[in-house]
Amino acid sequence: MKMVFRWFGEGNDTITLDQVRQIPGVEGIVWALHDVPAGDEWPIEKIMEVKAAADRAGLHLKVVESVNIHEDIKLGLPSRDTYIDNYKKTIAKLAQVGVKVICYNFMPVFDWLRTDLHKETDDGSTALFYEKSKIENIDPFELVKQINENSTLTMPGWEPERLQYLTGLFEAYRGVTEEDLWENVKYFLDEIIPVAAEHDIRMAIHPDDPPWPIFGLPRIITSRDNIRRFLQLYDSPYNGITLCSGSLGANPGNDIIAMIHEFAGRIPFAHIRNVRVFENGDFIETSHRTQDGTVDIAGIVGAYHENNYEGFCRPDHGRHIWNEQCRPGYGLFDRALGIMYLWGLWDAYSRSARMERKVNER
Ligand code: DNO
Repeated sequence: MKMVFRWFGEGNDTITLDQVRQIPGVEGIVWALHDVPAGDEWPIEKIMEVKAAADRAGLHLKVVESVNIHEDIKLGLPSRDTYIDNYKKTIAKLAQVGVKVICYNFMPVFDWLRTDLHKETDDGSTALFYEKSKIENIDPFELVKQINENSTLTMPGWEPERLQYLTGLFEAYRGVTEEDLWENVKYFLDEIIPVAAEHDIRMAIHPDDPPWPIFGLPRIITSRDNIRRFLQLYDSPYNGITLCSGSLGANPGNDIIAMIHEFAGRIPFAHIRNVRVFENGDFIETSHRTQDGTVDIAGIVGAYHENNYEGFCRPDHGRHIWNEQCRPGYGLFDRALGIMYLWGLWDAYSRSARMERKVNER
């Protein structure tokens, strides 16, 4: 297991690389050019700037999250070929600085979605929260109208300056089904995976978060069966997944440990975090500790260990603790605590495996 830490870039993150390198066992950053619009080719000068910063801190930059997919690719529009060409050029440039894994997602319109970014918890910390009833049965066009009429109504991702853009996209996705999305992702893989393989970069799709359709938009990377189907669309080690325990764990029906055993060779990147799912389907992000949520983090790390996992791993969202002011979910403190928990589990599993071998040798 190779530990990495997500960093949003100089001037774009409250955390410095000097802080990152002091977290035990962290060897590299998970990065992206967050100011380059989806679909554009990444400029080499900007890539080199990140490389210089990482080099100065003695951290590698082998994992990129994300090179985002232009909506026209997800929609299967004729203009997708231009954006796919740009994607290929970006892959070639990333290979030049030693990138080995590219994380991306295929979620229409929204990336991860929550209804509250600072939900207060019993111990006074705050965390990302999803209130199911707030999202279910919402007609997105009606929501736009309500936000326009009542400026105090807000929802993360629905900021007033994005409303026009969102309305256009919802129009474009009218009638787009899950099967359409499967076809469009296959088209993308057929074009991209050979190029990734040529550059020895493993593509790792991120599951949908939450793992079910929202606002009537289709979502497909949601379950074990669907991940299996996805991996079969293009059967190559270069077509893999980012196994995110928190995203998949929002549906208690997802058996993440079984997925690790089944897909181990196709998981170049693991996101490990916990959530607590409530009976009504709401969920809140918790500390990484197993007992604090409903995802069996100890079992998950055990499953990676059993499979001799050698891929990259990062803690995922943390709570906001000790009054830290940070990007929602991406503070230093709780993620660093998460890392120490993951290492603690990993080292304990390693030691007990060694002891077991010794006993067997006797
Ligand atoms: C949330 C993340 C996601 C992820 C993208 C991958 O914090 O796990 O935003 O980076 O979905 O493309």
